[in-house]
Amino acid sequence: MNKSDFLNMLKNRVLIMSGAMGTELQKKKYLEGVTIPEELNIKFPERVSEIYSSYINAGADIVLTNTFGANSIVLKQHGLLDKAEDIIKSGIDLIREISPHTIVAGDISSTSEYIEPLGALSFDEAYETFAVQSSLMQKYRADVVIIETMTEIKETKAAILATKDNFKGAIIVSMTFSKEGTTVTGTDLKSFIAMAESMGVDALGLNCSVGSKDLAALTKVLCENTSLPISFKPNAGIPELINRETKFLETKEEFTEASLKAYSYGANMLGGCCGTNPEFIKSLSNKLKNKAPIIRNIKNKYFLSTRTKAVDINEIKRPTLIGERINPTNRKKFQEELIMGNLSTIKDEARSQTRYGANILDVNMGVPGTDEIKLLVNAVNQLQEIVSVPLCIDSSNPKALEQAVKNCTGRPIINSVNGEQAKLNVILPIAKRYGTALIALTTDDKGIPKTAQGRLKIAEKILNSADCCGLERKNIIFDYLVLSVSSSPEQIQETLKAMRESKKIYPDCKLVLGISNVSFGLPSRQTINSTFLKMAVDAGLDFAIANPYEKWEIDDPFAKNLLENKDKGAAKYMSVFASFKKQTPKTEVKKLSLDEQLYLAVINGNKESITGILDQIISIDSDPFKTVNDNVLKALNIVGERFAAKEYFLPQIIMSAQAAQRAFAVVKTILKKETASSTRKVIMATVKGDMHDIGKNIVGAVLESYGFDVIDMGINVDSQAIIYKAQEINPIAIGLSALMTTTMPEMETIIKLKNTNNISAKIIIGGAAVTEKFAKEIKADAYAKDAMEAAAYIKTL
Ligand code: THG
Repeated sequence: MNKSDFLNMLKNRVLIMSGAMGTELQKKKYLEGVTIPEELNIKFPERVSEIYSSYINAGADIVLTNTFGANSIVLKQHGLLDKAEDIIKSGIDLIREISPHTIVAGDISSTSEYIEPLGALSFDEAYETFAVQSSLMQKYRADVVIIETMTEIKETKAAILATKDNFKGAIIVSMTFSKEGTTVTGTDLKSFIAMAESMGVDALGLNCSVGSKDLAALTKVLCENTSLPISFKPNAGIPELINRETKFLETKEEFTEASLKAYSYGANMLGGCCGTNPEFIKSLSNKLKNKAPIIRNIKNKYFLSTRTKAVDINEIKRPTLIGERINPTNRKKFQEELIMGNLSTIKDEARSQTRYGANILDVNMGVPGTDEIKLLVNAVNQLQEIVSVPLCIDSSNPKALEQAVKNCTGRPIINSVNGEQAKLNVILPIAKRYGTALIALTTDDKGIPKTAQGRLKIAEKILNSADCCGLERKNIIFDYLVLSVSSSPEQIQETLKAMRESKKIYPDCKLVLGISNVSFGLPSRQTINSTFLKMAVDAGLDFAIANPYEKWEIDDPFAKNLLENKDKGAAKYMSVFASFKKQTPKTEVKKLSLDEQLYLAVINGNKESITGILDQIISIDSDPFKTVNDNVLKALNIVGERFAAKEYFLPQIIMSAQAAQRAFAVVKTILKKETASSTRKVIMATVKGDMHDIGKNIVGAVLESYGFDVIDMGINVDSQAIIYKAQEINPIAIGLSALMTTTMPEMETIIKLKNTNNISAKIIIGGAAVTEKFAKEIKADAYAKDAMEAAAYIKTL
């Protein structure tokens, strides 16, 4: 079935989707004889067919293939790398054999690894993994692809991009959120919409994680913020381990009631996730199959976003302020730092500009003699983990722009393209592919036209090319360019004239200016900047690239005269302002003590500045280890409090932990302190049968940041091996992780072995399905729900 047939069908009637695969296979004990459910497709296909049939008989119009984890990263962990093609082919064919008219949805989910800077996987590796999986979906003719159960926005972006490049049918993207509507890495529903919709997916959805009632409430937010079709696939409640058995306690009546709610909000593809079964789907189908979808009327949204937040530009005050300070031009010290790869100034500028009211941050990393691509990507990666405002990526190098935009977790602005054909040819496709907004400078190879007419002509050319490239006009932000009033006083009015005209003839396009350019070379720049901003807003300005630290309420008559070209040679202006002293922008200039610097570096996750601070501490401090210990631990406490208060999310924890780790690593190597390593060892392991290590790795990193010696035994670790290791090194604690209810019983085995072997280490357990109650049942010494809790417990030992 081609894409437009599918999308038309969705306009006319609700489609019923299949229910759970994994939990059904488990219930029927069909996972015996295979290492992962996907292996059944080639080893025991009749088992998979049985489940598929049961859902088709229950009324499913769309059946999801049993290929959830059939990506090269997961398959490789289980020694099935060479089976990807057979698994996917069979996963699709088995549905076709049962029912040629059922819509086959090729199922793609997570690699179970984080992309950098949170994890070790590169964006390109993730892309490649999904490219293989989605091209097989294309080759064996799945009708649509559903990317589902995604919990990380950057990985979701890689999956969307790869699938769009390799699969021709419709693409549904479904993420998993907590009841509060956030992911562990802090993404909210609107940020998900902003990223996925702008990248051109065909439908959005929610699945798994919470029960059906909570998922319906989240679906309402989705329905109110996008006009795309919506899928709804809840669990039958949150899984509980009762008498060592996984139970989903929600009834099919509760599930159906919540599904009807979701339908009433606008969901038009409905099915079930973990814990549901054909009875649930039948009940759903009886109520909703073939019903007409609810029509939604979503007014024009204009989202820009980062990982954690989306801003609807149409809803905030004009002009939207784009902070200009992350720009090393004319700033020698800043340039030297960047050459050394030190990003601490840009992080400080990011935080303080945001505090001063910047709605968006311009990021320009143009320093001669550096690798701009690497620097810009690094800056974007780091910045978006510490501030929630969207980015405006400023470069004249198309390669740097593309790499930076690719690594954005949200929807940024590209700054910029211009009227040169060669530039248009490379940059318009980048904006289209990554779904960004785009600043277009009205200049070309012949330079900036002197008149409004000349600049409007270039704007027209740019728009024609954008139309050809399929880039919507609302995504174009024209910059009619402002130069310094000291060198080109006659052109200020041309710029404003062009803007007014542009608003008339291209009402969909927005307007931006680099306001501070206007005052280059003159005293009291903020007087001119602010006065000019007023004029520009009157001419229709939507976005101002400007300095958030300046005063923006000045409307000065001398500046006005100058800007209106009535003050030849700026004579009058100079007579008033010549003696004006340059004010240094207030980037929190207070001199900080070394203790405070270290403390703040950890709180702010400024890993790069640690070595410099510690060099100074070590040179003057008689007990640097104590200084590090005191300040780092104090900082980590604050980080923990912010995490508990949901001000910080996992990315900030990881960044702070990395900074703290570096501090301990530096003092330890320089001072060759052995004390720390003899008494405070902790073993970490993911239990046998379980391959998930995101959680365990984060706990390990946080423990290291507290100065513990962490011995990480990896994933799928044999119980006896853990005991041998404990006997050898005598740790204070053993941390055990399991994601799945099926591998949790292994924890009890280890505790029993530990007791018979008289090992004194405390056992602390954690993982998605592990609970306090389970920990008590198996007599673990402690349970931790996250890395901060684990560290808090181990510190008490
Ligand atoms: N249009 C678009 N993008 C732009 C510009 C534009 N990006 C860059 C620039 N122009 C806007 N950004 C700045 C940033 C800094 C300054 C001016 C414009 C500035 N800096 C001080 C200087 O150069 O003297 C240095 C400040 C300091 O020393 O701290 O003035 O027009 N689309």
